[in-house]
Amino acid sequence: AHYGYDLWLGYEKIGNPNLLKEYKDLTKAIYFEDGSDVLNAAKKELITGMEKMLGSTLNFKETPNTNYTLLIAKAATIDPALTKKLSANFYEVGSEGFVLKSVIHRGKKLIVLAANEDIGILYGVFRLLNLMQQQKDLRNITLIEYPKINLRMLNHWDNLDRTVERGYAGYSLWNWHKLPEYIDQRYLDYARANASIGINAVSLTNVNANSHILTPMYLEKVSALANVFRPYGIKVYLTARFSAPMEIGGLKTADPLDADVRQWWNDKVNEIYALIPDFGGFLVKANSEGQPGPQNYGRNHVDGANMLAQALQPHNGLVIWRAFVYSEHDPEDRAKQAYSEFVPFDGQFSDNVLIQTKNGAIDFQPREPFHPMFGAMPNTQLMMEFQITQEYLGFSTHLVFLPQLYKEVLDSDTYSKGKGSTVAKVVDGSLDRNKISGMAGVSNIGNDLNWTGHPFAQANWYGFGRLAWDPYISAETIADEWLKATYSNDPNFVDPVKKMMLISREAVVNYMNPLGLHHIFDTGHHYGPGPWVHDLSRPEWNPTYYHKADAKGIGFNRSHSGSNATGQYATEVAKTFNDPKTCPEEYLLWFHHLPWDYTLKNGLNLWDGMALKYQEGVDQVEEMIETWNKARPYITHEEYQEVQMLLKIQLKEAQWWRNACLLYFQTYSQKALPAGVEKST
Ligand code: GCW
Repeated sequence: AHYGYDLWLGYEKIGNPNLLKEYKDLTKAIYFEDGSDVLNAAKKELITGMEKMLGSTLNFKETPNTNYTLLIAKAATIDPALTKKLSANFYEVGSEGFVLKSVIHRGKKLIVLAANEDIGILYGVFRLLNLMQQQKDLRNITLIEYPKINLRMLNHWDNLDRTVERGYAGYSLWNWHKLPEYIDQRYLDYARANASIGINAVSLTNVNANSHILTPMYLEKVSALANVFRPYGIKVYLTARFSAPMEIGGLKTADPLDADVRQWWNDKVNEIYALIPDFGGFLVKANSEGQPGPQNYGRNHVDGANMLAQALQPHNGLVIWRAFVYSEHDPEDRAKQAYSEFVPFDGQFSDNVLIQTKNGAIDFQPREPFHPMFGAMPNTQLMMEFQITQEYLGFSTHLVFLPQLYKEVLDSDTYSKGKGSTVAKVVDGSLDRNKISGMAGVSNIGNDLNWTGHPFAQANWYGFGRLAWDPYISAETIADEWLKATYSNDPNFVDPVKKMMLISREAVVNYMNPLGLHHIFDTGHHYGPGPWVHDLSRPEWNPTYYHKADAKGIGFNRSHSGSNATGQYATEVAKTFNDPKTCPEEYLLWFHHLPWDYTLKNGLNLWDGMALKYQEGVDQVEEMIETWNKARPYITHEEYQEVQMLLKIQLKEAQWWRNACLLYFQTYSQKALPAGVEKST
């Protein structure tokens, strides 16, 4: 529908006549509590969604005595006799949750959607519509839902000139030039899409920040966006450049312990809250990749973060301080540096500070073991940072279903409090009883017609939101929901295409970075292979730093006999990673430098096994193409063709990766390619 603009909110007309009747019966007498912008937004969505799906108008009732078919209201305003029948613990449902249940009341069957707060109603409406899009039978529904994570956030890396760092879907959505007066319809549709999956926070600007976003002219524009997002439960955050007091405040220093600097931030924060009373707070990249920070003044991360936290605290604002730090002057293995720098500060950050940590210790690779900081800072609120934009995953050209990657990390066991201490439990705050929990995703959204460039990249935005709401749902469930809401409910379409999505992540690992290889991308842009690059000014940017291929073998020895990065994990985990025999082979060359004739679990030697992995990746893309070809009858020609063309590029580039990497590594291994690997052209 509409070349992807509608995302998963296309609300396709329901074809099945029985279902249509069931759903239409629901709309005969609807009571919808009025009273706020949030409720109005929810009601509007219900009308749009249902009318499109059912092809008829809804019948709303105002009078309290009507026998309703659908009742949507806050728990406190519903007849207590009816609330009782919902048999839900509304304390547990919390401020953002909802209950959706079919009940019999006074002899009549009806569906009730109830929540404690308006925002719960909005989330419930979106879920109800989503269930209808999936053509679920609602006659005996019982759904009690609430988010497991407090802050469900998108991080836009959008610059003020509308370019997007690592953005592959056009330019930034934020039209600073025309704001604040001109409100693009896209802002609203963006807010709807986010609310539909529970995203409640967005940082508008690049973490490589420009101080000007904090000047009055821009703040007024930010405030206009915040006004659009507010009815959808979304709070706005901004990135704060640490040196802003000097750049836009005329001060001589940005030292966090300097009284004038502290006053400047206090005043700035007060100015922001006067314009945006529900402003979320600051996201900060400091002393990382050349960004200014407290270390410029001999201070540390605690000094910097807590200074901003103090300014924000009276307004309930948050500081999200990133842990993505590493230095070319530090001889330590890059994978160890963030842990070394942050873990000693455990317990020292203010209550309104969250430390945002990437899922792995290097940088959003196709596969990384979980970041050792997870589980290692029990007295700090650690927030997850995933990347939705595909910087190291073929940009918006390759079809890669990222919830597979997210789940792998979330399900990893840190063993920090014994078996079962998963990363998900660290992130949702349940393991260490954090006050505030959070998950951020680096946005893949731009002003392309379909928002994300690749139509299937929409599934990564969708999937990120669903996992931020509930990190325990499966990637398969997410793929299923998304496919049905976006394309079709026909099982002949959904089943094979879902399989295709589920293998896509392993495919990209296989044709780019199998067996734990990482960071062998071409320089700067990170598109395509560059394992041979070795002469960059910063040694830890060179791919050769990571694969360490030589005549003897390949891989980075991070075991106890090497950099001992394994020592940053809990004993049980370290033990598994330390021994190549027990180390999961997905991480083999991440943790070990092994001879070319090292025997893999399948009996092959390392060289042959690696070559066949590259080949497997190519074969998997071929399978994906076959699957998509068979999907053709179930979708429009445009929908078919768009993905088909992209898959063709993906195949060509999977072959490119295989050929380039094998030819290069072969100069060290000096071994012939095993049977089954197609000859490089
Ligand atoms: O992945 C790297 C990117 C940079 C990015 C940095 C970060 C915003 O290559 O473009 O800068 O990470 O996360 O700060």
